[in-house]
Amino acid sequence: MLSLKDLLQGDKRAIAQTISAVENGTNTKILEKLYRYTGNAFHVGITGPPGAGKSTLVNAIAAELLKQKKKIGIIAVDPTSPFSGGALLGDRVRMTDLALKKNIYIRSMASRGSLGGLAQKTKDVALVLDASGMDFILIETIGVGQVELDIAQVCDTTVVVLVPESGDSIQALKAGLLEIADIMVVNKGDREGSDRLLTDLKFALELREQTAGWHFPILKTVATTHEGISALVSEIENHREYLDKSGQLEKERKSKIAMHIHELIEEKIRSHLRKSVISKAELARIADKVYRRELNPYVIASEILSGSGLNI
Ligand SMILES: Nc1nc2c(ncn2[C@@H]2O[C@H](COP(=O)(O)OP(=O)(O)OP(=O)(O)O)[C@@H](O)[C@H]2O)c(=O)[nH]1
Ligand SMILES: [Mg+2]
Repeated sequence: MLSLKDLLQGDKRAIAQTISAVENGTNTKILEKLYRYTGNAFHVGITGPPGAGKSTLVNAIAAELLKQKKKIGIIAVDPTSPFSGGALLGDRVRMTDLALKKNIYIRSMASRGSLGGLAQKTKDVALVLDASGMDFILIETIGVGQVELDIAQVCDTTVVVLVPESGDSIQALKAGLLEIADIMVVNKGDREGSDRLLTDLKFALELREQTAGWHFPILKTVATTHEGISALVSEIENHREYLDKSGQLEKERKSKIAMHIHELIEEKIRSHLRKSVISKAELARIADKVYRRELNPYVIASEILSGSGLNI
């Protein structure tokens, strides 16, 4: 039985059950109920190329925040591989040790194909964690393609992680990663080429459009030994303070809310379209006629709409 009270108190079982319900779409009412208790967690996105050390960094950041007695939710968004048993597969960093800590909740999400729904689901899961009383929600995503851009829409602060072997900064520029970064991290600072990458990035960032009041830190870390992690956490705090004081946090969150409402309406219209306006079978029959040029798609689309009583 799902208990909102237990969830609000941060009960891990209640968090797990609520997330499952939300993920499976079996209980959307729960989001309606818990929404008023959200808005307190600060969302930090950690994105970068595969293998850059994102999970290791998230681990290290979480350990640092734990020392400050913070409650931390972690979402690992993995667009490709399936997931099982509380840890990422392969040679990836396992987060299970951390997961046993009282003030940490870790959830991994795999898309198994559809990337589109993943960003939406991540938002929902973040809301659950937010309502459960987390101070911070750390979201790890692989920075390839469109997903990380969507994730940037959930996060208040976006940390972009690069490593010497991930190629030059121009490549990162191309991937659009620099545009979404609030803080840049050169991880694997123990590897050759990290200072060169640091210099290249500083140069690239100078070319980027400047945001008044924010200094765009570029930090070097060695996530495996926690080197540079407290500096990174300080910069995350600094960015939060900057967002707060400048009014950006409120402004950006309002625009994210507007986008969220828009997406929810879109989803409702899409589902109405599938369920009530035209069936797949009917659509196939019409396609057949359009193929033979007996019907015109432009005309028939309008006719179907007005026939359905929708006035658009
Ligand atoms: N030398 C060195 N190795 C590191 C550092 N940070 C992480 N690693 C190693 O790099 C490998 C990948 O680290 P992960 O944290 O799994 O990287 P990731 O970016 O989360 O990987 P994906 O989620 O698969 O994209 C692991 O073997 C880590 O131990 C670092 O600062 N220095
Ligand atoms: Mg990872």
